[in-house]
Amino acid sequence: MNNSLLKLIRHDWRLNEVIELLNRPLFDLIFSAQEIHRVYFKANQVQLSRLLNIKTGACSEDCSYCSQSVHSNSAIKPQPLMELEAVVSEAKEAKAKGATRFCMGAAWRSPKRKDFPKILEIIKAVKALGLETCLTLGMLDREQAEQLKAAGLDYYNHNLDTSAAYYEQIVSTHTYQDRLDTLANVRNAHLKMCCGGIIGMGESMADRAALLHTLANLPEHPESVPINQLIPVAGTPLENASKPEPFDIVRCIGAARILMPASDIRLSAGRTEMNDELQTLCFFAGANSVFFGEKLLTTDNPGVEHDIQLFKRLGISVVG
Ligand code: SAM
Ligand code: DTB
Ligand code: SF4
Repeated sequence: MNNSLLKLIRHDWRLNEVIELLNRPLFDLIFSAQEIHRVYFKANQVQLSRLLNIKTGACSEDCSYCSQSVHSNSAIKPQPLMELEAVVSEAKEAKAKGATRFCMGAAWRSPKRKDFPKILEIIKAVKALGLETCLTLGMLDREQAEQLKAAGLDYYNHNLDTSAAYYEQIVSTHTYQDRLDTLANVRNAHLKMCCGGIIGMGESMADRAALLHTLANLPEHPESVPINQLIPVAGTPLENASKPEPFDIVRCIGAARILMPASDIRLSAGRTEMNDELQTLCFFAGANSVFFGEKLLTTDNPGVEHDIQLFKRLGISVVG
């Protein structure tokens, strides 16, 4: 990116500016977001990431939205860390279908010492396939982040999920500061950062503004910002959460595009609950990445054929 564009990237957003963006007439917000999008990215392109849950359930944490928490009554059957060969075979298939990044998730508070060497082997093997690698394993210390970087990891996903104030109502087993500390360790190791949040947990517009404000004022913007719509999973404390106003997700995406102009904004979980027209508005507001493939971690995602047809109908091409 040329220097003058870099200079336009701000890290000093004021909260009232973020609130103003979220409250703009929708067309004004989308118009500005689309203008900015075209300065930093080629128009009409989408990047595809594939998710794989490499360790399922029995997580010690009590995140109210999560099917994999030991505190939830969801129907998830715990599974230990997958074998290297099985992960590689899934990664090969993801590449064959057009994904450029392979994102592996583990239901951990933080990675266990005994599992870490296997994680490093998995990263090396997936990277050797010519895929970008992304991991989400919970909290990392400095040394773990450095070891992952040395093994060839490209991205680390660790979401802030909501505002600092509302986070306490969603999780009690770790703090917002714990999340920020891991993000600092990720940056210290020169890993790329994937960090975003969830819409639809009963948070207010002010909480969404505060989350976007925190993300946009990090010392460096996350290279990737996933915006998830809550998938209300049966047996979790948020199973009966009401669905957010559909245009609110468009607003959050548009605001994220304006605040973090050079970052990929990923329309993440919740697409099965959105029709094609709503997803289209999200792309129009600046989303340029999705999770691709029938499954997210434990829940469903739109079918691959359906997504391919949607991109075709919109004249969107796939990056990579
Ligand atoms: N244990 C790790 C952690 O908490 O960072 C990694 C896995 S965790 C499942 C990754 C992210 O998935 C969460 O931070 C949250 O943003 C998203 N997520 C989990 N369950 C979700 C749900 N039911 N609906 C929407 N997003 C969800
Ligand atoms: C992110 O922001 N969303 C992904 C990924 N990062 C790890 C996870 C979505 C999970 C949706 C619920 C599930 O499948 O369990
Ligand atoms: Fe789920 Fe991650 Fe929270 Fe564990 S730490 S309950 S896997 S979101």
